[in-house]
Amino acid sequence: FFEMMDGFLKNDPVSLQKDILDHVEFTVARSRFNIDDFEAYQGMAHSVRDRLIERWHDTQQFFKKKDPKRLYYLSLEFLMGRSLSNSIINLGVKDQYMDALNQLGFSFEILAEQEGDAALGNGGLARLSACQMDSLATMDFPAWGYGLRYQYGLFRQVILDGFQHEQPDYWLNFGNPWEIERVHVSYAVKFYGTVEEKHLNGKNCKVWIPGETVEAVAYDNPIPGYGTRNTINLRLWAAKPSGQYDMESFGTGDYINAIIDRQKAETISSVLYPDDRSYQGKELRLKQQYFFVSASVQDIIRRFKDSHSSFDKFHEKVALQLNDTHPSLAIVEVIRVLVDEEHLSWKEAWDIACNIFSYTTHTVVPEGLEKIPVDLLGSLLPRHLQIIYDINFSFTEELKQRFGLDYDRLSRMSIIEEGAVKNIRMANLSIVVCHNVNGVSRAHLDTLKSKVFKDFYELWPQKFHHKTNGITQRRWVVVSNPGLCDLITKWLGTDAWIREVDLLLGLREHVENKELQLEWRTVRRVNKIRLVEFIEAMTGMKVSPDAMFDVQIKRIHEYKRQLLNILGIIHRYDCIKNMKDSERKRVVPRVCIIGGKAAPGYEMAKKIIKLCHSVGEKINSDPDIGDLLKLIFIPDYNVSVAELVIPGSDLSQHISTAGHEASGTGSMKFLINGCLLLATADGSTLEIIDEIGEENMFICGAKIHEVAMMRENGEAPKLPLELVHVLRMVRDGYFGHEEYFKPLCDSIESAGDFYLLGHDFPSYLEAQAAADKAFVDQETWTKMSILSTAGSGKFSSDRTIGDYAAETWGIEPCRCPF
Ligand code: DL6
Repeated sequence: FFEMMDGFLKNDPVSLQKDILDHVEFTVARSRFNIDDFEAYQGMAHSVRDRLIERWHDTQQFFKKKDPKRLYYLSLEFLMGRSLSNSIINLGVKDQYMDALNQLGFSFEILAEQEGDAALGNGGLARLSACQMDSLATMDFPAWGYGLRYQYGLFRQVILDGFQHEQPDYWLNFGNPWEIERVHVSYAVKFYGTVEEKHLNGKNCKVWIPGETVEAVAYDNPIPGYGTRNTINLRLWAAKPSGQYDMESFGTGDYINAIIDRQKAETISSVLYPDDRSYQGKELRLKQQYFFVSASVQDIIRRFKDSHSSFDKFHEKVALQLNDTHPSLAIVEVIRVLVDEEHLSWKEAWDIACNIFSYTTHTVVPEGLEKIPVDLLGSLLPRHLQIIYDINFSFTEELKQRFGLDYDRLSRMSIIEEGAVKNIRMANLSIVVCHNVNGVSRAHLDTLKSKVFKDFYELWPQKFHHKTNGITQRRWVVVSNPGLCDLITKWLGTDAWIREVDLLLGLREHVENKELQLEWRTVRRVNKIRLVEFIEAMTGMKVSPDAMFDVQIKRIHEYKRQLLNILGIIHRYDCIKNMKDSERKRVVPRVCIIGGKAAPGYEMAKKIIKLCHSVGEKINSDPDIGDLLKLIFIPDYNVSVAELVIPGSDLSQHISTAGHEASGTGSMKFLINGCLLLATADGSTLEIIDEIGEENMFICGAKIHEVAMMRENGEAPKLPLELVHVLRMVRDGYFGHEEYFKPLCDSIESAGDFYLLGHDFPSYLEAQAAADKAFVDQETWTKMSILSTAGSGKFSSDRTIGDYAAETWGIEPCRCPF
């Protein structure tokens, strides 16, 4: 791919060395004769950035010339992780940089470790947007991402005495070489104020007189595609005080306080909300949403107007994707700008909005849908509230025509929720306007149709689709598992799978080959040893790479059931304690690894983290147990930790209560890395079963329809004896802190066991026993592992993005030829 490309900057090792040293000397301003690892990282990162900028310019020029339909991807969260390795791999200059660094006396691995994670997101939704950006660039789509440049990303998790504490993530403190500040690209974003009726140019118009104005300044983050020169843009907005000085406040003489007040504007983009499921009713959150949406819409319209003199072709040139409802005010903003500022008729603006917007939901329960109190929105964005009421009026009229005066239906479907506090239902607004509503897995679409958006599905069945999520094989294999990457390339005889991931299927024909099996095991062993070293560095614990590494890493949630995992570990511990020596010899040694953050206000999740530590302390220090069982909690789980843990895992757990995980994407990362899955039949796992076969996985737990039935029947939980015994150990203080853990036990024993741990415990233990049995036969295990990788192609974000491009956005590749 790369031979044809020729840029202004040279990529031979000597030129790279010179560039790195020049940046150390002139950008970082350190002497080239005395460089430490961090400075060398900075020098290297800046030299990579130059190459990204070069391609970014070429790509943007090319897009400008061709003027294709563009996709604008709006997301309040992007979980990008580190950029250095990913960039040099996608730019095709990794080997050249390795040579250059070796000659300078630096190790690439050590420099890569200097970089902090860009953690501008919480979990699944945010990492999904990052994977999708990589695919959009690689597949040459003319796309832009828009988001917020939080000064503090997701909190750092610090564990003290087994309890989670949150610390701010000062990710920008040492600078960020991956972004380009565009001081000249800025827009005024307005808040508060009043709306006045005016008669202008023979028409009655609504004029919004804002009460506060904040400036949005653009920071561009180039996203390089792999095997292409295309480099697309992720534009993140930062809030700055507005330059439009309000003379009155300065005129009063209180100069200092006037400046301090203005400085407060910056708080809009200061911090990411750390709860991944609920953002209800917070003024700052609403300000963040509108701030980023308003700046993005202004930017998109400005770009369109640069080459078009009317809005006739707007819908042919622009597609806007809403990543959940967080950016859904963009709908209202587009209508407002077109009607109030561009003076289009309501009908013209409405038609445009209905044609350009599509929406993906990541939620499975109606209670999880976002609502904004009418009073809050009315005070912050008075003109937008009027527009929402206008949309709702037309919509409810349409409903009456279709269904008659069915008031129950009208009240369920209305954009405005009546009640003690009136709310705006952002999902209803999105469905009413968007031409396409997507779920993130087949099972999720079923839930949307039958439960969450049932009424809307009956009205507009043609709007509802699913695009099963995917992950990028570039970051999740090429960057994070180079050994496996080389091995796959060797056995497929080509590295084309890095862009055409379905080629992985070709591994199936070699699965019986003993040589491949041996090499596969060797690569996995090397990754496990790397993980062993990491665990020791993080926790001081030495674990054996001979054990089965059984991993559950994801946000801590009751529905994800880390508690089921921990209770299963206690059961295993108790069994081993009661075994005779002869029986112990048959135990498959396990290292159980759990990692994940709990939202700061989520008490039950925090108790689960503490329980994990208390159980770990007990087991890990029990001389009776030795290497047969260990429980490790990896603190501060993030993207770069995942990159290290996943390639070294044997078994991974995805055991949400069926019907609660919209898709799940962690499973896909493990799958492509040849780690076997122990999972419930939930979210995208159902499609994974179709691709690789249940015989290559360990499936357990109630099915989605069984969970629904049990809930409907209100069946009293009948707890299995093994679980009762394990819970008794926790209640009796076997692991200490019995009062603190009581609510966890109560949630299963006396509070209805909503997440059905009792029901699923026996089949969970059976699945674990099946995994033990399979692990003993390393040849069988290796074949299952190869088949997991081979069947993972469907779960690439390239496939997801291809589907969106063709079926939702209507965009075509636009490949930069240079
Ligand atoms: O679609 C990405 C990801 C899904 O894979 C998970 O199943 C889902 O829980 C997650 N949702 C979020 C936050 N939800 N909202 N809104 O991360 O999305």
